[in-house]
Amino acid sequence: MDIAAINALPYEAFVNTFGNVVERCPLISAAVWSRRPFESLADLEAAVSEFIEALPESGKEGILRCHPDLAGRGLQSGTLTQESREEQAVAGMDALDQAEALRMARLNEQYKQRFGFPFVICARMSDKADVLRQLSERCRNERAAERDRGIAEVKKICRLRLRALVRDKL
Ligand code: 2AL
Repeated sequence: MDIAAINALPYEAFVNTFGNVVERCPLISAAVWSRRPFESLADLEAAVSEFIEALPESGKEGILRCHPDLAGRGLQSGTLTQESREEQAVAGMDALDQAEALRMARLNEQYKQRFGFPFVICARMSDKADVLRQLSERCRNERAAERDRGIAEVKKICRLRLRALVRDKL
């Protein structure tokens, strides 16, 4: 899909195509559609980024809260979005041994208790050792730093999802 084809999409098709570039936040693509025409894919990505940055802290935390836990209930029950399932598989989240799964569940819970939003990391850029190490380290951060870090990871996830969509669909 080239940028002219993206710019020609009516909003229904645009949201159908790009609605999950930020996990379970179709509002973002619905809003960003108004920013057409985009000069490039990078320009569309920048529009998503700017929309997120303009949100109050509660909005940013809301975006984090739309993300499923890594190796969490959604993965076990098969209710993840396709994108999330594939990303979690790349990081080996569907292949944890019992001890790793237990550690992951405990740390995810500890993180959520401390910050009130889930641990978010770009799974495609990690493996399970890295996820566990970062989860454990990031539990010790300050809340504001973790909010910013989580949002930075959301943007990485978004960039990879956008690129995959444009590669596959156009
Ligand atoms: C996720 C997810 O669903 N995909 C990804 O890369 N990271 N979730 C998370 N809590 O980090």
